[in-house]
Amino acid sequence: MLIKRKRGWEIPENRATPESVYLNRRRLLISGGAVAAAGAIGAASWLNRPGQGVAQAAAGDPTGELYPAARNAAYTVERPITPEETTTNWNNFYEYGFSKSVRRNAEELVTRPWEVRFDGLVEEEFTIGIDELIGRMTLEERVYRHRCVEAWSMVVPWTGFPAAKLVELARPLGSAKYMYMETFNDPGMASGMRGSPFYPWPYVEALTMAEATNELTFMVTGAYGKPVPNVMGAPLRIHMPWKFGFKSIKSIVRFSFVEERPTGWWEILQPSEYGFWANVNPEVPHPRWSQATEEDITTHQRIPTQLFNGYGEYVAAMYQGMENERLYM
Ligand SMILES: Nc1nc2c(c(=O)[nH]1)N[C@H]1C(S)=C(S)[C@@H](COP(=O)(O)O)O[C@H]1N2
Ligand SMILES: [Mo]
Repeated sequence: MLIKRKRGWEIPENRATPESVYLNRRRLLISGGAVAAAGAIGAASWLNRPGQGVAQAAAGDPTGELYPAARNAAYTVERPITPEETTTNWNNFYEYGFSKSVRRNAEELVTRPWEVRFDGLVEEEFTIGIDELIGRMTLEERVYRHRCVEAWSMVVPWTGFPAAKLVELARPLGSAKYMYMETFNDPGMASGMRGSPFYPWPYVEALTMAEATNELTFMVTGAYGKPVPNVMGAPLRIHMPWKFGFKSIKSIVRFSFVEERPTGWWEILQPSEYGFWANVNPEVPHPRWSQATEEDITTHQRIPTQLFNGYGEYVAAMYQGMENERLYM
C-alpha cells in the first residue's frame, strides 16, 4: 500500500516546528496522481452518505443536565486554569487538519448516536451507546496539567470518570495485558481525513492494564463544566496527565483488550520520535523539541517541566525496574 512508511526519514531540529510538519512533509513525498486517486475514492464513499449528521447534531446532548459535576479536590494544579477560549482554539486533532485552529472544522463531528465497542480479551464482547455508558458512571471534575510533546502546556478542568471504572465495566480476562483504543474512522465527518486519506487512520493508542487502571487515568466526557467540545475529543476521550498529549486519544469508539503491545498512531508514523510509553521527563528531549521547559499557552511563560509532569507520586511505582525500557518519549 501507498502509505507504507518511509523509515529513517529525518526532520531538522527546529523547536518551533509543530508535530504536523512531519505529516505535511510526508504528504509531499506522495506522488500527486496517487493522492488524487485515493482522494477521489474517499470522496465518492463519503459523498454518497446521506446528511444524517445535521439533524442529530441539532438534537443536542442528552447528558447536558449532568454538568457541571462536583470538582474532586484531590486533583488540583497550582497554575491558573487555562481559559476555555484558549483551550478550544489551540488543538491537535489531525482528523480535522494539521493546524492548531481546527475548532470550526470539528463542528462536522457528529457525536450522537455514538456507540462504543468493547472486545478482545473480555468475558463478553459488547457495544454500548455513549449515553448509557455515561449514565452508568458518576461524573466528577478534575483539574489536570496537559502537556504536548511540542512543549506547550495548559491546565484543563476535565469532567469524566476514572478509566478504572470503564475497565470494570469491560470485564477483561486475566490474560489481557493492554487496553487498545480507537478513534472513529469516518471521513464523512472529518475534513482532515478526507484531505489525507493515505494516513494510517483511525488514530489509535494503548496503555498497559496497570496504566489504564491507575487512579489518574481519566475518561473525559466534559470540560469547563459542560459536555466536552468536539475539538477536544467529544463525546469520549481519555487523559493521562503524566504522559505526552498524543497518548490521550480523542473521540473513542472502541476499547480492545489484548495480549500483545499495540503500536500507536504516532509510533506507526515515526517510531524514532514517538514511543509507547511517552512519559514526561524534562531530561529526555524529543528529536525536535527540548523537554526541559514548556510554554504556558496562556501566559507564554516558559516554566520548568517536571518528571512525570509532576505526577510521580501516583505513577512512578508502575515503572520501577523498567529502566531499560524507553519510558520517556
Ligand atoms: N484522535 C486523535 N486524538 C488525539 C490527537 C489527534 O490528532 N487525533 N492528537 C493528540 C495530541 S498530539 C495532543 S497534544 C492532544 C491534544 O488535545 P487537545 O486538543 O484537547 O489539547 O490530543 C491527542 N489526541
Ligand atoms: Mo501533542
